[in-house]
Amino acid sequence: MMSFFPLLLVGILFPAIQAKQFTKCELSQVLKDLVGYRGITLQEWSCTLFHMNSYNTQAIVHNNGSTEYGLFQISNKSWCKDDQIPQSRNICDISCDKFLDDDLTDDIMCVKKILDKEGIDHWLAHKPLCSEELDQWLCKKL
Ligand SMILES: *[C@@H]1O[C@H](CO)[C@@H](O)[C@H](O)[C@H]1NC(C)=O
Ligand SMILES: *[C@@H]1O[C@H](CO)[C@@H](O)[C@H](O)[C@H]1NC(C)=O
Ligand SMILES: [Ca+2]
Repeated sequence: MMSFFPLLLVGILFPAIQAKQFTKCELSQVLKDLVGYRGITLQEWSCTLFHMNSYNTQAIVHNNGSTEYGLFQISNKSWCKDDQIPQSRNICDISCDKFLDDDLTDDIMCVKKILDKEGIDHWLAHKPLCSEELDQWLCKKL
């Protein structure tokens, strides 16, 4: 996880099956068990996740020798295990492809572990792009 700018341009692959792409308004519902954890607000998540893959649950990004999966771009390097070389530390004790479906329960459990260990700075877009002026990231629809 070094530079996220090139990833935005070239790194996002869309698998053949249709990706579930959440809207800003759907996020408040799907992230409700995560919002507030370690003080991170809905706006901050909304902004950070948008800059990574536009809320696409099936994003697979190859980044400097590791692969990052799903809405939260969870990496096979430390957090989950994929089929390639199963020697990841696999801290979340889960198969990486579980982060590509629409059920975010397991994703959020792993994200909480990442927050415990590394904080929100683990997601590189957060600090430069999502630290202020966040009102636009809330769903305006009633
Ligand atoms: C890529 O990973 C290697 C080995 O972990 C590291 O030394 C290097 O700094 C990383 N480069 C980038 C651009 O992230
Ligand atoms: C993660 O994925 C990359 C790219 O597919 C692979 O080369 C690497 O071996 C995998 N890392 C682990 C720890 O499984
Ligand atoms: Ca999942």
